Amino acid sequence: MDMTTDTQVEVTDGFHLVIDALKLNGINTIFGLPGIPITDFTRKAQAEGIRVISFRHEQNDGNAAAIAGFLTQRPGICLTVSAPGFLNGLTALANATTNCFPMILISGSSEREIVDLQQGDYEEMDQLAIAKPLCKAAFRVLHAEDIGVAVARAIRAAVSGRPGGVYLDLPAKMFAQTMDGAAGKKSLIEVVDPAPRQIPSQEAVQRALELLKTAKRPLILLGKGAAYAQADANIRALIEETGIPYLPMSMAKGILPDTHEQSAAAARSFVLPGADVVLLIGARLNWLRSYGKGKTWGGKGHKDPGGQKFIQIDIWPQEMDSNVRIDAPLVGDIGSCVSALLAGIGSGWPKPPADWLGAIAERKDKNLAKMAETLAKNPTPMNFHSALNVVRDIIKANPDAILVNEGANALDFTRSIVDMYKPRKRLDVGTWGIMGIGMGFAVSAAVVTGESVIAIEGDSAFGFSGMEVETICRYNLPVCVVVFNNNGVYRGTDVNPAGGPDVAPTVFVKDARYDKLIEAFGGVGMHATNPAELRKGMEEAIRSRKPTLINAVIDETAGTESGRITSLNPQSAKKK
Ligand code: ADP
Ligand code: TPW
Repeated sequence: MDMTTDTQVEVTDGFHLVIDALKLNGINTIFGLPGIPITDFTRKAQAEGIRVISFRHEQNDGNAAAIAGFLTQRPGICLTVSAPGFLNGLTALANATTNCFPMILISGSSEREIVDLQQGDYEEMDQLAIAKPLCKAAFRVLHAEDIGVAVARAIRAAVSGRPGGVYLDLPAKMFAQTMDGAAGKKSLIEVVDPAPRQIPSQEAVQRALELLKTAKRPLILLGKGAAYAQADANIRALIEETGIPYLPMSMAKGILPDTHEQSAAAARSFVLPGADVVLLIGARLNWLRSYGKGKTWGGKGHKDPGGQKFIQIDIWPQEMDSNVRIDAPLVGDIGSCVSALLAGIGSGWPKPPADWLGAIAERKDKNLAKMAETLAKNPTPMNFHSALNVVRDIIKANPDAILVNEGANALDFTRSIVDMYKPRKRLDVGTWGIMGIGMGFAVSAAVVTGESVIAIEGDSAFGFSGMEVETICRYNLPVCVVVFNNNGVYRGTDVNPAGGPDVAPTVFVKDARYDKLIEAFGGVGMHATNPAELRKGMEEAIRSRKPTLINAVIDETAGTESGRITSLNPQSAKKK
């Protein structure tokens, strides 16, 4: 009997067990960057039918994983080497946790006994300890037979309850550990019901309905949790059957089309202080909503409440009362909570008072007319408005395209000008306002959905992940990057106050040609100096599905410092 053949067939190892555990749980894509000790893992994963998308910097594959999680409700996987690769991925892990996106950062690590004695191993670092405060959960596997449990726990931690980032530490030695193939297979776990529904209590539903019934000026606020939850039809039914006006947060745009008559987005500064009862669906009252108090909400001073009563739907009980009193907390998953509200509302729910709806419509019409006037102008050079007027038309004609967006002015103007028509089509800088998500999100969105992706990027923002245009070309992805080039961070007009040869800290090389970057990798580069050229370039990119970068020249004096959040930027009172 030939013993060697028999044992070879029977044996598995750490590499294969990790791959098998991921596949068993429906994970078919990894975003990563190879090197010691995971190079062979990337090869084996590809050989076993997992799509391995390889990047140029780990922060970008981390962002790709995070947004894959947001789009699919399955944890996106980011794979890195030890210490420096791990640290490069960590920003994305922390950002995912902050934004409630499910992802798993899997990093190779060095030898435990050497790391723990700090004896100076190759890329030595106590990665588990460093990751812990930045994610929902962190696990390390020392033995191949524990891989099944570790992957199962990582998946559950990422997607159950409030989604977030999870760290999985895989020491080099573990990958090569072998074990009996049958026992290995048995050790794997196919996770049953990884994100269990969380049904709200009847009392909580009743309390919410009773409060909503008292409202004279009700408002619904949709956040990205509502987009993540994929309860689109029920959310729309709740809004339409109650007739309540709603405001979408940035990444909640498109759950209902932005052109919906109940959208109060164009009357935001009127409805926030005006509302008496606000229903929050998957939206936190953090800085992006002025903490639910202060002048934005009609309060006298910056910490005074505006007097609204709040109903909040969230899966995380501790979110309640984090800034203001939540009068009717509705804890549970959005799908279950919204359908419970719908059931309670029944058919005869009275529409909000006509004076409230009329006042909103009046504001909206006025603001939309003002906006239309601004958009119709055609200044030379282009400004944000005339360029975004084009983007607005392109998205309207291609509502399935995914819009990735970062920058300051490039972000704020795009958010308010470009209407979205479908859920989960707008991906941006999220809760932190982080720069650098652009190309990672774009690659991921194209890979995960197969749809065309349009990335509207400030020139500074683009620089954080710009090298990934090579990745876009390498995988031949239908991504059209539009760099709004105004020669610098925010604007290109600052002058060195000391008068030396260095330019000001916010200023870049003038008249740079970002389009040349993508040409280096075989992509299509275009230079647009007016809306007609921009339109032609974008239409061609969508039609051809070829990797494209359009350098859109924007007036360097347009825009403001920090975009819409200038007030958060401390300024020295001293003149010199
Ligand atoms: P935005 O920035 O768009 O306002 P946030 O990120 O502040 O949104 O809020 C998202 C909220 O949604 C988080 O508090 C999170 O706990 C919650 N959330 C995420 N997924 C679900 C879900 N499936 N069910 C209920 N709440 C959810
Ligand atoms: C990781 C600070 C916020 S916005 C921005 C920076 C550097 C760039 C703005 O210039 P851009 O856009 O992109 O050219 P525009 O349209 O205004 O000209 N580092 C990180 N995150 C943030 N948010 C910053 C720095 C910042």
